[in-house]
Amino acid sequence: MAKVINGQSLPNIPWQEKTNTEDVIWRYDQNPIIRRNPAKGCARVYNSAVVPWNGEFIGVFRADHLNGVPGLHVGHSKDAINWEIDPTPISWVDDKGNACTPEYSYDPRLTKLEDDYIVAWCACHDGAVVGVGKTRDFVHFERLPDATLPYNRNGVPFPRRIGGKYYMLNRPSDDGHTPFGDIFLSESPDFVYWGHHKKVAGRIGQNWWECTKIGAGNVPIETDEGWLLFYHGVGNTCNGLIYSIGAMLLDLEDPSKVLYRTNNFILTPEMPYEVSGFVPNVCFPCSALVDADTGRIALYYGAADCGTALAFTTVDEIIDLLKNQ
Ligand code: BMA
Repeated sequence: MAKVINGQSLPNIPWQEKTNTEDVIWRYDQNPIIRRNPAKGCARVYNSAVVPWNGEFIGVFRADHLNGVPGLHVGHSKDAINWEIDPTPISWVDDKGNACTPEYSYDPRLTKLEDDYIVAWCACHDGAVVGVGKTRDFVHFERLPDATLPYNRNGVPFPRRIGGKYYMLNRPSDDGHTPFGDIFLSESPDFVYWGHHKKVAGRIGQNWWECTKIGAGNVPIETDEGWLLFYHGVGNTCNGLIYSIGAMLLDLEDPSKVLYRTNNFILTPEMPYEVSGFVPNVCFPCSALVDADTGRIALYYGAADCGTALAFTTVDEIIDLLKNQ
């Protein structure tokens, strides 16, 4: 069994046993766990990130407001399935206490890094950039200098320094719906200045499910076999883009090196809540809970840009597939 490193015991992780499928990942049978209009002023909550919190769970959620503009909201849950979304968006301040909430915010990732919870998200700065900020209590949020220039999205910080440096996956893009996209890795000595950019993984032309663009999903899970990353892979059709989910394993010491990568998607839009919605045919992973004792994983993904869904797998299921596909 592959071992989860630096993870925490999470006996209360949401979980359902696999039944009636050979798939390596299986959906929660009560999906979607967050449906439309879950809080006042929040029309659609999806593409969001959660972490364990004082024996319960907390998260940063993307909510599209009634004017269509997305913002970030805190949510609380006892079981990581039933969520209470705060109707008031997160207000960011800079290190001097000045308000600096961007015009729009979406697709947050949440990384526990040293003493802070880091939020990395797509923020507006004359176009989409990877915004970063920190909190310790999910009440006060300090925005740090943006990690990238426009246009970049899908910033995912690693949960610890590697060789003394901070690392973040990200995906250079454009000011629209981006008909291209590969995953890059950036390095920083201080979480402010980012450089030494390296390409990690690109689209694969012959895999039609991921031939248009790919982007990192969850905060990589550290295992003794490598960093386990779920990612979205996008193919194009005459009916628009289709977002599916794949996985890869990155080298522990040099996460710009891909050790293994799934050839086929592991989850693709099939269920009614995935194939129809605000944007049809979207499964967009942003977060995973992991129980270090059992290797159980609860993967959170946005469904059709209007709901939040949950799927289950284990570290071993994914690593076995990666090695033996
Ligand atoms: C991407 C992002 C995601 C969204 C996806 C599908 O470019 O904007 O937030 O889920 O498109 O619409």
